[in-house]
Amino acid sequence: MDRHRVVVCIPTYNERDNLPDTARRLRRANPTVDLLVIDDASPDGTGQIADKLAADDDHIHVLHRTEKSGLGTAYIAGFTWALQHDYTVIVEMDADGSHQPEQLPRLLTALEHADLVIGARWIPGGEVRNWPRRRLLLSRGANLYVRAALGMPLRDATAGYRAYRADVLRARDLTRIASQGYCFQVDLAWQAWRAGYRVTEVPITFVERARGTSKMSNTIVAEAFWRVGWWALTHPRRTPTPRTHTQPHTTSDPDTTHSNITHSNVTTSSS
Ligand SMILES: Nc1nc2c(ncn2[C@@H]2O[C@H](COP(=O)(O)OP(=O)(O)OP(=O)(O)O)[C@@H](O)[C@H]2O)c(=O)[nH]1
Ligand SMILES: [Mg+2]
Repeated sequence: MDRHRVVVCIPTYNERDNLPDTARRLRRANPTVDLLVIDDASPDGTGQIADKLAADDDHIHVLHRTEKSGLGTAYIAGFTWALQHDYTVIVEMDADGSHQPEQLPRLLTALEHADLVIGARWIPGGEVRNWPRRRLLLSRGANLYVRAALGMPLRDATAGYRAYRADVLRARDLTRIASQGYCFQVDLAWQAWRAGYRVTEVPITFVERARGTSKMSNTIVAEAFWRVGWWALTHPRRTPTPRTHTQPHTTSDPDTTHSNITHSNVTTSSS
């Protein structure tokens, strides 16, 4: 990925205790990548902390929005900025330490043979640390539901640690994406898969946040449930559009019948 310009988009809402550490770890583990913080006027002053980080490091940028408007629109604002600034690889990462910056190189390596790489918890080598049983069940259940409803053989379609080739995002009209929360992640993966882009899952170790509060809510879960159900009803076609790729896949999963999804066998030992 050396010839690529990579930007990591981190949406923040009240992450003052997490952002500095995540930014420091990201820049140390990936010195050539840029960071874009998208802050929604966090009452705890995260936006000002982001400005200070940006003032001290040319690789860090900040987008300020005037009010809390949800994860989906924060990412769309970040993607739009990244496309306008000619980045060729665009990464999603949470601020709360759940997505380890030290594991980004494995996503970027897999992107050499893919168009979208998802850091997955629910594939061999993937792991979740410190989640209560309720959250484990919710995540596993949501992924089962998505697979069954959409017929898309991804194991972790709700995961929010991912790297896109810019072309995948440029090909979509970002202004028309209405999904928020987990549903936003499913939406983007599903549309990329349907369009025939190569999607690869690599194992990551997801670590529950140690500081700050989760923004997950029943509304977000309910939105994912009804939107995915609606897509299943209104889009009966369950196979991707054939697309010509310049590079072949390096790995394939015998469980999957759809050739544009692969599961990489990277181990988690480098975390
Ligand atoms: N800009 C912006 N960022 C948000 C918003 N909601 C959540 N975020 C950020 O999005 C990331 C993910 O949010 P979390 O609260 O960790 O939600 P989650 O990871 O889905 O849920 P947990 O697994 O409970 O942590 C974090 O960096 C949040 O600060 C929002 O409305 N606007
Ligand atoms: Mg989180």
